[in-house]
Amino acid sequence: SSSIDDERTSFSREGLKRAFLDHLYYTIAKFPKIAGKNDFYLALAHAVRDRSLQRWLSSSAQYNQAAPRTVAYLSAEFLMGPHLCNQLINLGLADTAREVLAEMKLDYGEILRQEEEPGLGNGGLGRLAACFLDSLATQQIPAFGYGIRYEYGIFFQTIIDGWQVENTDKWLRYGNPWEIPRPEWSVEVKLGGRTEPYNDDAGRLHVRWVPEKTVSGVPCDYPIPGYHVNTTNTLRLWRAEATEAFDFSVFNRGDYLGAVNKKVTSENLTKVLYPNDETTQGKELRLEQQYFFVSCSLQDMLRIHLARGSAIAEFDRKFAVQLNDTHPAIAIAELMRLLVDEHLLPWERAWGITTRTFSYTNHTLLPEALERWPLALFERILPRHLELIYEINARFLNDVRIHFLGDESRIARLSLIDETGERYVRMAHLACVGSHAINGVAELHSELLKSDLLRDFYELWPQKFSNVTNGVTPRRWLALSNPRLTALVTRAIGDAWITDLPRLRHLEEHLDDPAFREDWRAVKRANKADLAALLLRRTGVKVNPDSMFDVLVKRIHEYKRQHLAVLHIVTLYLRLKSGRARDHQPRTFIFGGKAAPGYHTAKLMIKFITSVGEVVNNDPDIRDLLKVVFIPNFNVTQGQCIYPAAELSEQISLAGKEASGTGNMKFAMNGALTIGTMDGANIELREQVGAENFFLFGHTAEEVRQIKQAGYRPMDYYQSHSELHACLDLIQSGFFSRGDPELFRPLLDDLLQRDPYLLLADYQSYIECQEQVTQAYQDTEAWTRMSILNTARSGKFSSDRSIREYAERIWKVRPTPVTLLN
Ligand code: DL6
Repeated sequence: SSSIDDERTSFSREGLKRAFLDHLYYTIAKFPKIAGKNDFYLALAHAVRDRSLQRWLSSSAQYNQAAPRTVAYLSAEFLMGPHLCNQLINLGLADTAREVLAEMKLDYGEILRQEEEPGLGNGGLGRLAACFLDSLATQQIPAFGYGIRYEYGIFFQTIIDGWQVENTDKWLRYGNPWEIPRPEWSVEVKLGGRTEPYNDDAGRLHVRWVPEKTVSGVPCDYPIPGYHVNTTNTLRLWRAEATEAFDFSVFNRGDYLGAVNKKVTSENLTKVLYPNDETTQGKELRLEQQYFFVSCSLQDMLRIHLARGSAIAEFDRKFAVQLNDTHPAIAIAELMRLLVDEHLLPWERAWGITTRTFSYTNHTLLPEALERWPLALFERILPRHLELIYEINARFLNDVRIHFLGDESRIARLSLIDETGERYVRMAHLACVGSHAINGVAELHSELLKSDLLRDFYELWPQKFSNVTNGVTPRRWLALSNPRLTALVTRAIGDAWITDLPRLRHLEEHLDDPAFREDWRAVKRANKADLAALLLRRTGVKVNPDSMFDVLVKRIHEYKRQHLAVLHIVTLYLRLKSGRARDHQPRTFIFGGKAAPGYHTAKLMIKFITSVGEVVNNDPDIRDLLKVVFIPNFNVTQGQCIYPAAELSEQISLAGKEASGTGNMKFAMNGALTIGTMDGANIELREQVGAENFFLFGHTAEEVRQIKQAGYRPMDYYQSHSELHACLDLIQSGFFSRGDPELFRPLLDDLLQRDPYLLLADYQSYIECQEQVTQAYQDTEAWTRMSILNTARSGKFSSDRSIREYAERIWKVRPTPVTLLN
């Protein structure tokens, strides 16, 4: 009946309230009187999900009917952040939900905070995938996200005695209303074993893969609603389950425990996310994870494609598949296997389809992040794929030979197999050869790909290369996380900026209005007070909301140079202690980020931050003049409180190392000024906001190259710069390590002897630049203007723009609006 429909689809306050109470009773099985916060969260989540479902089913039905060209975004990570708040914003239900909860004397913020964040990613790469899904849906582009449903996401970080301690992330323990399992669309994935040739009835030769085991992949679906549109796309994450078949024989022999054990082993496949950012470890299980989700996803696409009535040979006309870094690059060999071995297409046709289907995004310039698999390991797990890769390689290298007559060293450099020592399969080479488009994620990064990392491929196929600068979604990173600024901006210029971010430019018309600037400051002050309260709860450190909030949050890595920021703090500390700090500006330094559990130097960097914090925060001479806090477990949820409260955004990586960065964009949108190097997207950010509204320091990527080429000697900087000298000596003395001169010795020795990330070479420029920051901050009105200009000119950095570039230039897909069906 219509009243039941209404209960599940109505956007009215009454309708949502009835649905909420109904779910509390019938889904959660609680009376309001005894329900806890999590019960209320679940009831609201279900009520909101119902409203999403109508749009989701309408989208699927119309996609299946019209078979539009569809994007498949393949990514081993999707760092989505909490779903409920995003659903509320995108459906336009946030105010209604707030009112419904208020009527029941429930606190909206507190109920939303019950949701455990699905931490299915490490950092920038996974969060970018999440922003892209939001922009795809908002721009009404038919798309799937395909990934892995890890049972344990990125570890939960606590800080004990200043050190990072990792705890497992049991994000699914209280249930997950956003996931819809689809066991009916499970697929089988083979692993291990051998291959064998056979002849078909017509006498043609084929190859068949006889696996050692098979694992079942179960799709777990999440609705991804666009902002204020009907389009709701699907994020499909794969969970591994034991297949009945493989353990039957063991079972029949009476080895029940043996059979169960095998079941447990195959389900281990999707147990845990590898917590490494920018490094690869060559672990067998990781390769299995990659192949598993890629095989599941391609089989799923082919099923959908055929079910929509299209021919197999038309696959590339209907699907554009994006490889988010090389983690899913095995997809190239897998599609070839599916087309050649299973659908019996001739090699050339299959290869044409494959290369027209795939495109590849590179996300790193660090050589240690380039994935390669030991040949023996690869062969053991994917024997058929190794044969296919050999064939792809042989044909590819023949072309290279013709193109560059007899240049054998070039051939060795380009080969899909690294044969310089122990033999490896090079995944980036597979991605380049099997894709029609290759892109970097910021202008500098894309240039460096062409001149350095992928130079040989660029010389072969210059037309494949392009740049798509990253972006972030203004829905989550402004509308959702900064409601105060959202209200102020919308009052001034309307709300069209939410889907058309360059319109923020109109804020410039309010720059000269003192009342507007006053309101702007009030928003920042209130956000800072909120963050101060969070910091007190999480760290026990009380910070002054009237001090400057200077923030560095991102994964901990030597190339990102968190320790350079610590050298600045020690410099200020020494100046204050010796009475040399003229015009000192009280500052609160806020750090956050996770270190890979096996990355000892990064973990020591955390200890370095917290140890300096301990001394500085407890020195009675310093009081409120300096505070240093490390907020544990930085994640999307915390980011939502941190970016809106930041005044200074630290983007201080060594030039030429950070592919793009996306935190830099979130900070600027929220009105923080950046102190940064000429690295990644910082360069474009500075270009957009204007050099006069950006604090630039440090050597450029080109200068870095020259310094290194000339033979960099960090010791020279130590010896010639007295303040730097004093800082390093104080640290070395054990002053920040309770008298232990050994604790930070590995860090210091490395800085003085090798300093591969040029901290000492950039130190002076950084310190001087920070002095300019201090001066600028003390002119409140001027600082407010710069802050407004940063937001006003951040329009380029919406992921809507990035997605439009991919859609037009690389994927050739168009919006397909969805009408609501009943
Ligand atoms: O493109 C998203 C993001 C960039 O903004 C960061 O600069 C970059 O470090 C990050 N890369 C990775 C590396 N993973 N791999 N391979 O996370 O990508």
